[in-house]
Amino acid sequence: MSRIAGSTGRRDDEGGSPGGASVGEVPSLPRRAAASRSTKETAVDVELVLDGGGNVEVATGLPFFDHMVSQLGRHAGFDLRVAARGDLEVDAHHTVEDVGLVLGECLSGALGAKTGVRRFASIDLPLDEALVSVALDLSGRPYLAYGVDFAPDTPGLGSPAFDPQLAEEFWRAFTTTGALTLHLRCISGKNTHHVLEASFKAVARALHEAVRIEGAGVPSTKGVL
Ligand SMILES: [Mn+2]
Repeated sequence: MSRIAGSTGRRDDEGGSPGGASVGEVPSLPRRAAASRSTKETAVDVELVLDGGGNVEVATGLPFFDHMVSQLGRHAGFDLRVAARGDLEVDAHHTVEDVGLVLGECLSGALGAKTGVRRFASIDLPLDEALVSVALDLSGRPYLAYGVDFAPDTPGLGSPAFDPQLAEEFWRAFTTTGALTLHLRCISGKNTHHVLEASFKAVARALHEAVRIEGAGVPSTKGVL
């Protein structure tokens, strides 16, 4: 259903970690991955370069979601290309969730064995009245703690509409395949656009820090992440 290729072009079944360096091996830069997923609901293609320049190209058929995913790539300093076609006539759910899954797959593939990465990062990020707190760990274990609440009748953004509640589905999918621990909380905020945008920018800035190579070896007493 989905395929993934990492910086070495090596496949999972050829040994080592998916798409990346083996444990202890110095990763070759830039770290990159590409993945696709095609189902009866969506077709998603993603290319991700962790050591990029913030060049983004995002087209999902959902303008507001494009705006958010673009913030993610831009403020993380990644190069990111996302192309998705989904069953928007049903609603935006499948498209948003599947973009999250494939993006997470690319993050995981590009990180490979995570040799030398910083691993942990956190930030409180303001956008006018909105303040969002993010802490993440490239732990290898998917976990999402999501504390951003929108009233069920909050209007969608853009056309076709992005239901604000879909942001949680996106982050859940992203953490699942990206195998990271993500705590994301809205500390304050009134405007839906601001709260969502601060969320995406906060995760982006934290990811920028967490994926940075600052040492040698894998930052875990287990020797593997
Ligand atoms: Mn905006």
